[in-house]
Amino acid sequence: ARTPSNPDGNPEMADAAVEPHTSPEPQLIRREDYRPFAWNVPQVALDFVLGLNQTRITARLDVERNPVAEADPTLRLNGDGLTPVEIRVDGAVVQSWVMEGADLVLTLPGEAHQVEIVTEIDPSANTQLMGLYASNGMLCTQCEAEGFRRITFFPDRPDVLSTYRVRMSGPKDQFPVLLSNGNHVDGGESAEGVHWAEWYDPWPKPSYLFALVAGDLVARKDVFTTMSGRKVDLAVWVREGDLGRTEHAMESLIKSMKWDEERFGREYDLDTFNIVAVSDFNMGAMENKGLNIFNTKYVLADSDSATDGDYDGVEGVIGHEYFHNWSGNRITCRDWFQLSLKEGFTVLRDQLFSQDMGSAAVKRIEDVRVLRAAQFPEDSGPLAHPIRPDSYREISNFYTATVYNKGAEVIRMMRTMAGEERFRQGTDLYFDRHDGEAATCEDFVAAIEEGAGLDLAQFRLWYSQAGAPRVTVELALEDGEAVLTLQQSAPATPGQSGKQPMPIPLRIALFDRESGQHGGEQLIVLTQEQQSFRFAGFDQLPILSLNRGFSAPVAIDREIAADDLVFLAARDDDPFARYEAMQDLIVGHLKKAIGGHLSDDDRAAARAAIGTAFRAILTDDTLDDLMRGELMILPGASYLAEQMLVSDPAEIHAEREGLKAWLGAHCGAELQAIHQRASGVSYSRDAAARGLRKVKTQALVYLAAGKPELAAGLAQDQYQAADNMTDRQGALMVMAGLESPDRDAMLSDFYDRYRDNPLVVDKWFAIQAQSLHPGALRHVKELAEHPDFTLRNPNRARSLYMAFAAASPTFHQADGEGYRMIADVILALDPINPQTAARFVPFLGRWRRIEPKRAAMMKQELERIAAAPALSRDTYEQVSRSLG
Ligand code: 0A1
Ligand code: ZN
Repeated sequence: ARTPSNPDGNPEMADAAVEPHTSPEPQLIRREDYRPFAWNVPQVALDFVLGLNQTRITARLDVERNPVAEADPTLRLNGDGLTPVEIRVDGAVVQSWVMEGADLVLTLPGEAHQVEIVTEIDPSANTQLMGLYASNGMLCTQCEAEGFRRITFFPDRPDVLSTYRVRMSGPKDQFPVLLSNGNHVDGGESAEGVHWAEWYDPWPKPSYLFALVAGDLVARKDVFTTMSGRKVDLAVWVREGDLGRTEHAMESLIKSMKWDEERFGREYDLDTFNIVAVSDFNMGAMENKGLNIFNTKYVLADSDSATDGDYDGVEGVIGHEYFHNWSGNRITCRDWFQLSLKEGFTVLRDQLFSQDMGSAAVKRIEDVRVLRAAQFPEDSGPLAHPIRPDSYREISNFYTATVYNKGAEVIRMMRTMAGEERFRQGTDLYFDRHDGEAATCEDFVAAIEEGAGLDLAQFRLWYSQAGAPRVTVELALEDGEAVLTLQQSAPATPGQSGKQPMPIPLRIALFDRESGQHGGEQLIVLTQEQQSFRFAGFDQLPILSLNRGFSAPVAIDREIAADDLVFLAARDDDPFARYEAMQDLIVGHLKKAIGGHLSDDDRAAARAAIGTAFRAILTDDTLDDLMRGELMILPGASYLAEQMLVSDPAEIHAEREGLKAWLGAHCGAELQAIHQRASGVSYSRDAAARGLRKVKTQALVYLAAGKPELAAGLAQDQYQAADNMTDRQGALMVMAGLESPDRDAMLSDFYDRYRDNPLVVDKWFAIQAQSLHPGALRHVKELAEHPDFTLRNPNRARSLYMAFAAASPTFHQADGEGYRMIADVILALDPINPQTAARFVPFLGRWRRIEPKRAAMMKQELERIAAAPALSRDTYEQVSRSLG
């Protein structure tokens, strides 16, 4: 049971099991304790009598002893906040059951039985949004990871696979649309105004992939013909007023289906594929078999309300969930420690899909930026864990950037080492060998090893060791050879010290200083702690381009002349390496500047070098604007903090903004020219127009720092002329950071224009919360009182507080008020939605890496949370790990 205490004394919630987790400590679940379940459940029949306030569920389970498990006459069915209304075994009501905690335990004498259980729940009281809940008058489910046990008693673990037959009935006017997994098989009217539908999913699946939706929805429909000529009915279900914003989602779905056939040989396997958009959702979306449920944010898009980034998000997440049909559903996870089996692989698949749909180079840079901003800090902090964790208390806390994004990088390294073709042979073998199974990460590695013909013995360490390795680089000239000496070390992480060296595949090129050319890219694999690689044919030290394409998720430590970085930033033929050189140039400078170790002359010299490279980027007409826009982005504050053992957020902010302002002033003419070139081009979704929009707002960002008055005027022009959300949001974002007399008017105009579109109102909250304005903290407090603000909708809660904690410099305000506010939010949100509450903890959890004064205040806030009574398991685990 992890139902937290009742937030507002609502008596309807009183019977949900209230089990505080501060004492006793919630149980630690260990990977090594895995045992197969004693019973198989080949078939499940569910009957739902639907109501917003009361839903009655009759679950009929065919159970039989699992021949490969240790025999056990007891059948333990997980529950969470449930009380059985009636229990039958083989048709007869039984009383011989017991509750053990939240679980139901039956003793069964024979080899096979039929167990029937009736439960009743109140979806409208389900504020956690796990299990069956009400959202905007409709009913929907979220069962991953352990939500199904909030609907009925069941072996709620991913290695129990069953076929599901689902019948549901309810008032036709309230729930005209009734959906579940698989294919619609029957339906009708059972009484005046009451209708029913029956769905059958022939593919055995774990309970976390179960889904049901009932509501007043409309659909955009289409048909897809698969590679073997089968027709699949596609539908994207939304509220009536949203139908006009579903075209991009449908296009993305069709592209995903085609791409998975072409690139991975994977064909869809049901007659129907449904997507439903819901506005209350804890995560991005969910891959339930044949019935994907999405956060509206990743379905709805039109040019007036969605930015170019939002369009990319929709395409990527639609792809991600669709690709899970094979990597996740046809082959699922044996236990939750194997989560990266489906998530790491599926993230890689969605990244490759997006690379193919747009600019591969730009997509790769974006993915690395996300990894560095979200995963690197996690891997170097108190919440560090291997991509295949060894233990957890609450599995929801392990849907992390490490499991997802680093997991994808680890599989990408295998692909880099094998090459695309042999990697495909590995994935073919994996899909073939494990189809229909609940598999492990080890199964995946073994299949790639065999199918691709790689030796991955040492590589498996990437699954068990946490922490990003650091590679130190030295390049020397010896008797006409370039000698590259690499050394790797991995930091200690919680529970893990003394790490072993891992294979690190590095794509490299050596540029000749005279010709500016290199003799071809090579792949080297660093397998030892220290290793030298020799390259013949150099009588002069070449310029080293290293970790091209970000071939390994490591941090690189090297001494390299600023001139060499300027060369690579302008001339490297690997677009990622070019971006990286620019980043290195800036990081190198800011690191010194932030320590206060820079004389005025040195600062001026460093800025001049950066200015030269920056200007070259602004004016290089061989660059497309999408790439130019990427190259213009300064290294993020959290990535900069990552470069230092302990840092002062205020100093980082000041130096970074200082450089931005200097570049804005120094390159003012070029930036203005870009802004002008991009203005007056009318909206289109092609790459050229998107590129123009990207550099337009980037230019404005620099000008706002360097020439704020000029920028305020340009922002006003951009806002007024905007025929799309990208330009409008960009202008508003810049304006929100300025002390301009036009600021308030622009913010109100935006709100008035979009007050009926919740996703855009989210943007309005976020823009203010993450703005560079020195009053951001005060603004956030005021916005929390806005009639549109609520903690109950995760998108809205995140739009204000996540945006603030992740981006506002005032989160680190010296008086600790930002920390206090986020701690208050965690405490207020925990009883409502513990999963979402726990996601705020990492912002405070990084205290050990922050200067001592702030660190003490952050720690104190964590201690205040830890001391609160009746904390959820989610928040308890994150806070205690952060303090531990
Ligand atoms: N499997 C989903 C992520 C997901 C996980 C938990 C959820 O519970 C609220 C929801 C979604 C994915 O990777 O897309
Ligand atoms: Zn996923």
